[in-house]
Amino acid sequence: LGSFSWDDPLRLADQLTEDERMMADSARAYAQEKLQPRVIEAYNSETVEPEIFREMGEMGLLGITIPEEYGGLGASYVSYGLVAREIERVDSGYRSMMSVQSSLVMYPIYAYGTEEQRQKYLPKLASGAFIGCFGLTEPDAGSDPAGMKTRAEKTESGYRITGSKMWISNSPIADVFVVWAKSDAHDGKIRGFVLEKGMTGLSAPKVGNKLSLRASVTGEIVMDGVDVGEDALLPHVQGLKGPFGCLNRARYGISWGVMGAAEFCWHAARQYGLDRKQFGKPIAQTQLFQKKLADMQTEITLGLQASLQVGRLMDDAKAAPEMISMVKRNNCGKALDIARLSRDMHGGNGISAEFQVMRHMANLETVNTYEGTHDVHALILGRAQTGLQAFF
Ligand code: TGC
Ligand code: FAD
Repeated sequence: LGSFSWDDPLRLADQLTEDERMMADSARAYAQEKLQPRVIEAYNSETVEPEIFREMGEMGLLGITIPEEYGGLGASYVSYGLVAREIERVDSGYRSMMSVQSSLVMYPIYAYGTEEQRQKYLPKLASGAFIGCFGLTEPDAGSDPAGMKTRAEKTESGYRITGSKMWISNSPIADVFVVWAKSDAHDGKIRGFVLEKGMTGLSAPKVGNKLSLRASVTGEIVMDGVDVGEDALLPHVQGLKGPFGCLNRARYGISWGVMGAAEFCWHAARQYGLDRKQFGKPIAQTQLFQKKLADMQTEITLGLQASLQVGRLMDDAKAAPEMISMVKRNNCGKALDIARLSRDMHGGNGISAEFQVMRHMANLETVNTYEGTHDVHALILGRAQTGLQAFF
């Protein structure tokens, strides 16, 4: 019989390639050495440091699945997931910064863009010299992006884009804006456009007073008749499958990321239970405490195995969107439960910023909502097994 590691019960590490292990180790070293020391203050003061993009770029953590000729590493989706897990072990907001840049900005430019667009944007996005954002959600179109109002009208030299996007990660500090609009010139179909900071009519005010994801900046994108050339259009996709193709990748990464946040909360609860004595013994020596630890360990272990399987299928081009909905939904829901439980197991200390579990808990409320809410992914899975859509 083999031995049992409490923190890697089903031997996830043994299932990785040497390259994947190295990628995870270097992301972990960066996250623990550079991000962990600044996160408590950044979160409390709601400050985002654009420098983090440059650091991640230097570490090769941006767009890692993009081929090397465009500044990526040509790495596997499993590696991408492992990076998300390590960054989100520190904070979901930092993972958000990384995954928007990689999956929602670099991926569509790579997959749907021209060679000129790839050359112009990808190397600078990979190095972190450019910061990107992705505008799909609008004030009146969240779960139902088909209801978007943003329009692209044909002009002599290109398009005029009018509309507004809401709840957009990175937008106030972005150089590059991938936005989705209904295009009059394409029968009202949804098309992707790449806009640049400084264009006339384009602004990105910050959304303030967030009580979640405070280390990542969120904003609007206001497009008041922004004139762009034909070269701003992403030519190789139309319809909702454009943004969804990006979301498949980001949602998959989130399924790993939230397990990193959950692992932090689990390990913290275990350690706290060993250190804290009540009624003359460590609270970890009580049945209730151990049951909670066992539940955390089990859900995280199963969640990581599921993400690994979906990642392997993605690398073999065999992953279906419903598989991604399953792991995004379940891992987010379980991570949120684990963070709430860990907060409780820390007693009064659980509400203190120093113990960090309440920050993870508050962050995971956002992660459970964005990229398709918990319930929206249930409806995707319900549709896939009944053939009946229950959205409207
Ligand atoms: P539906 O009729 O289902 O599909 C319309 C077209 O899209 C295609 N499609 C997909 N293609 C690829 N991958 C997927 N996952 C796809 N899902 C759908 C579909 O085949 C169809 O194509 P075609 O060619 O037949 O037209 O569309 P619907 O309007 O009924 O949509 C329903 C629903 C609820 C599934 C969908 O709208 C949805 O997923 N809503 C959630 C919205 C969402 O996830 N928004 C995310 C915004 S971005 C964000 O949150 C970033 S946060 C990042 C961070 O900070 O980390
Ligand atoms: P709604 O769609 O109004 O949903 C409200 C509630 O109604 C939810 O519980 C939902 O599950 C439920 N609901 C909706 N429809 C149904 C239905 N048919 N049946 C049953 N229940 C339903 N978007 C981007 O485009 N880019 C970004 O970078 C980005 N970053 C974000 C960062 C943060 C911090 C946050 C909070 C959001 C971000 N979003 C981004 C937006 C995010 O994707 C949306 O908030 C999310 O898709 C939900 O949309 P909504 O907020 O309009 O909620």
